[in-house]
Amino acid sequence: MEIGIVGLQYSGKSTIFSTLLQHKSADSGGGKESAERGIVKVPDERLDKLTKLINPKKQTNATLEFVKVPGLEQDGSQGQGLPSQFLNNLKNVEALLVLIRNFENEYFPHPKGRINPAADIDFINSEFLLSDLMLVEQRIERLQKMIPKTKNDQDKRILDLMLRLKDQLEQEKPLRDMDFSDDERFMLKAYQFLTIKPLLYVINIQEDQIPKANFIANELSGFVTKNCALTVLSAEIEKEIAELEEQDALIFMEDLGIQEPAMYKLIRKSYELLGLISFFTVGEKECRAWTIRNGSTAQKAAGAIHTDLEKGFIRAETVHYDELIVNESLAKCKEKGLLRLEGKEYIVKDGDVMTIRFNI
Ligand SMILES: Nc1nc2c(ncn2[C@@H]2O[C@H](COP(=O)(O)OP(=O)(O)OP(=O)(O)O)[C@@H](O)[C@H]2O)c(=O)[nH]1
Ligand SMILES: [Mg+2]
Repeated sequence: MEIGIVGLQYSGKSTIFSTLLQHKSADSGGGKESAERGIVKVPDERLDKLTKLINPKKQTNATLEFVKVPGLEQDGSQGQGLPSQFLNNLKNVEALLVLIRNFENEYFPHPKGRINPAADIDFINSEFLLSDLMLVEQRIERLQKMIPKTKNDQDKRILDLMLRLKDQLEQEKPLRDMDFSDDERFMLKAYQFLTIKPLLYVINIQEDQIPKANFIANELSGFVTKNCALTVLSAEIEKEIAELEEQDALIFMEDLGIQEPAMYKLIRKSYELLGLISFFTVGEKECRAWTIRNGSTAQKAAGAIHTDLEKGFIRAETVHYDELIVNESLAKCKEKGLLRLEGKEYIVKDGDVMTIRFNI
């Protein structure tokens, strides 16, 4: 499950990426380097509290993978389509994190020579729309040539779908706005459309604008359409927080009037945008968060831990985090009859604490 970080030159991609990975410093330049990826821990207060309560040897958070993808040029593709290397790097990406610059820095001037977040969002969106439109048009042309010869029904269905996509894109609307049947979703898997991917706008503001973060988010809220989210932060500040020792970081954040690094919110929003939720396993050895898709059954969820648990699934002893925290132990929950025995088809909820019983 990968999230692609994209943005114009000097928008803060490297700063954000290295902060995500808790590197001690960002590479501030050389923007044309190839894609870089890294695995990031998903902060989860609930898991922290479970660890405090149960005191296991180890805590393991859920993770997300980010990939920094350079190559979104300020001049635009000028009708030529986005570079194939850029598109290739985004092939396995399931969501886009679009970095939008809203800070002044005379040494690293904005490539368009002005600071205008809304205009940058429009520019990037129209690049993506155009890229998708070109792909759809190529596909339609090929299908229209092929179908009279092959008379293949599946090809006809794909053509109908492509024509629908084309109509949407010509209205300058992203594909993520559309509703698709399961069948159509399956067909779409073969294509690498950009505007179908969930998208998180990250507005990178100047340090002294932090008190205005909500105001800035509000001003841009019109861009938050279906399967989109927006968050405001200062990459510079986030980098500083990540570099400080924990105590100093807390004092620094208190001065700024924030409870937690904005980066945490960014990671959590990415997680949500991908339609992911966590369930927990707890024990003396380890308290752990596991990632599943929202709507997964208990049996499928067991597979996140190990395929044996999915294959040999018998039941899941389940209690929600909220109840466990109040009752302080699984034993107490059981005593009170709060530990539910859920079967294969149970739909797991975010924050469920589960013990999988299996037999293989
Ligand atoms: N003042 C200020 N400067 C920032 C902020 N975020 C990034 N910068 C600076 O802007 C410059 C460019 O940031 P990078 O993170 O290298 O941007 P990039 O998008 O990776 O740039 P390229 O890879 O060259 O396209 C660096 O000098 C950063 O320190 C911010 O929030 N405030
Ligand atoms: Mg960079």
